[in-house]
Amino acid sequence: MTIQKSNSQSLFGNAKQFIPGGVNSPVRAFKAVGGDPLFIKSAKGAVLTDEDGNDFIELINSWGPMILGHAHEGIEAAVIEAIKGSVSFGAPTAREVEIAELICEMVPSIEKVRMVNSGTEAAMSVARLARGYTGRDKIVKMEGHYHGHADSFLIAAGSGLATNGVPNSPGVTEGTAKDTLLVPYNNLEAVEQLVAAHPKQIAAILLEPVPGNMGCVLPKPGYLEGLRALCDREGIVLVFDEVMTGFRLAPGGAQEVFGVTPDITALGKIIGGGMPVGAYGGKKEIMDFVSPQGPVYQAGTLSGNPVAMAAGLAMLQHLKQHPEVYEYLQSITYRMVSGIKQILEDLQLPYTMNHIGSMYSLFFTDQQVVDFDTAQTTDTERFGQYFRGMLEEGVYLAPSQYESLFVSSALTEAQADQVIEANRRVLTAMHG
Ligand code: HOZ
Repeated sequence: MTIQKSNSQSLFGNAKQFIPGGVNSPVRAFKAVGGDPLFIKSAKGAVLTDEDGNDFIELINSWGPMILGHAHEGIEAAVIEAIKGSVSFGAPTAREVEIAELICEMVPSIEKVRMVNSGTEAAMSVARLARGYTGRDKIVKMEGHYHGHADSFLIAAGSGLATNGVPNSPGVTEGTAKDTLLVPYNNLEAVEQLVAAHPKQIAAILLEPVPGNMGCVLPKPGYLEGLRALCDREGIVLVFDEVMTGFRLAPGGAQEVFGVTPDITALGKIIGGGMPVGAYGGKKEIMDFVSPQGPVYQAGTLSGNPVAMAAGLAMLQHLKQHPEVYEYLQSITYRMVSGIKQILEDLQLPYTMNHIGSMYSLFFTDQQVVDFDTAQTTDTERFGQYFRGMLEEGVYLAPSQYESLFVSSALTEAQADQVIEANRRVLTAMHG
């Protein structure tokens, strides 16, 4: 299709005058894939419509949370109802209690939960909590994992930093950076050695159990179990960042799929049904260190915002009442991923496809992608070509090799087949 771009281009021109880089989050600028960003006007189901009226089948889904697709009737109705009663109080509400109870039921490792406004806030608060609880200063972070943009995590981070080739951000002080210890993901020996070298100094090991911020990467068998045993032995708080995987891979997230229980889980936008929400929760004994019950301070006027809670409740209730959503997500994603893999095989293109549930990434490398180093063997120029080709075919992918794709249950079989055929045309042209 020929994409009309005049409205997006003029908006981007204006945006650059008033917003740094013209965007409110770096990956959106399309810098890694070439071209200028499209400005989105609306979306319904699995289709985005931009300001020039172009329609795209989309596989970002707001970076994960739109599990049920865009403008889902149940969520829409809940939000409209909530708005009628005012959009913010900064005081406790019944909905907060209801959603907390539901989260604890769906994610059994969570015995108590605190609402915040984003995944960044959740991860930042968890690091402080783990430090307060253990009386230790250091945290272990995996290379290429992304836990939002709090200072402690902007070191060898994935997502926008990997996309723009920035290893660390200026503004993070040496003092902060020295308390973040790095290890490669999927390497149990490396983390064991690191822990041995810092006896009784490590408060927490944080990771995305299934990283989505260096592209989608799967844990090796035994890896998560090994981390669990190590943390138990050494009195370290094991934290799973399930901002992307929570409620998406299963009602109980990646921890349910892999059968490994963290001490604390960080959650994000998924529990707001796409609205600005984050949360962290886990063992009562640790969560009771959070203020006002305990000494570790964390607060926010917008935490537990009534409109965001209404959206989140509608989403989680739907997921709980309709387990068939997960079966459909599995099967529709499998259909699409298998179709794309077949095309790559037929064309004999070097590739690695990582896939779990409704998340997947296609890497342009012949190496297995198991960590940040192997993720970086991908040919990002080729990815850019692929991205632009798919966009021309009416399929909107994440504008970065280092972000997972997310499928919604609104994607129909016909749309999945359209995505496969678009891949056939684009990959064939790239092969030629
Ligand atoms: N870093 C986000 C996903 N991993 C992207 C945020 C956005 O641009 O919306």
